Amino acid sequence: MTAPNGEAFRVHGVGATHQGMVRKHNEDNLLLRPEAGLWMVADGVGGAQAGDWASAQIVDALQDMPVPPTAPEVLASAVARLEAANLRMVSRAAERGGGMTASTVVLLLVHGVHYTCLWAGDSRCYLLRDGVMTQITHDHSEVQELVDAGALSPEEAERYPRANVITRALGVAPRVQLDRVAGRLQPGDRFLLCTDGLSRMVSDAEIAALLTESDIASLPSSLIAAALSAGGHDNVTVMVVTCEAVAGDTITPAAPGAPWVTGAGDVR
Ligand SMILES: [Mn+2]
Repeated sequence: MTAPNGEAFRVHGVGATHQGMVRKHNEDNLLLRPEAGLWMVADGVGGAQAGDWASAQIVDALQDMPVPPTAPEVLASAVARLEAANLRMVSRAAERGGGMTASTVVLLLVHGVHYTCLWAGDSRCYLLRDGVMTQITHDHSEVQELVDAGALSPEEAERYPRANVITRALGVAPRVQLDRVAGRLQPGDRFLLCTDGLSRMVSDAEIAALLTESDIASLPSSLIAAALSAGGHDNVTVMVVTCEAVAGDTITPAAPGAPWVTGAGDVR
């Protein structure tokens, strides 16, 4: 990934999915397209032949997406393809005579030194930066809405019986609203995309401790193992995307807003 001004990062993703200890089918899906700067996790809803079909529509929509040259065009193209997948799900649900054929989505796009995260539903993106893990998405779920409204404390939310009820997804209505968060990458950033099969089974503190481990290749299996040992009540999908300075270069952000220093002291 090289920005027009020469700043460069190596962005690398690893992911894995597991059906868990209880469910008979895996309705989660994932897509890694490093050459396109695109990483995606989706959690299908609707049972066998519906939920897995729905989340696979999102993979299909994004896996052959041409990559336009500018970040706004990449974003517009991804949104258009997610909207098309949404319509296919809505049509299929109507053909089936009702019932749910839906999916969450959380999509990370990287272009140059910038990232954008799009989502609908309760699949999450966390960012580990400078040793601190932050959830950068905000769940579209009944329990989160109650917390936001002050009707539930975070402690009560952990015991809330309808924690699986989501308030937004692809496949529910002809128009889908995607939320978005964007920012600038820093060397050492680690993003975690995951379905609720991880985040509802494993505490944020435990996820953060695992995410801090240095061995990136083993992170998906470590995170999934934590969800399974906590009961594995749901399908679990995890993807870790890391951002490193390109070997040989040192990229040091100076004061905020100042030019970055790269390579052998060159200011670009
Ligand atoms: Mn799930």
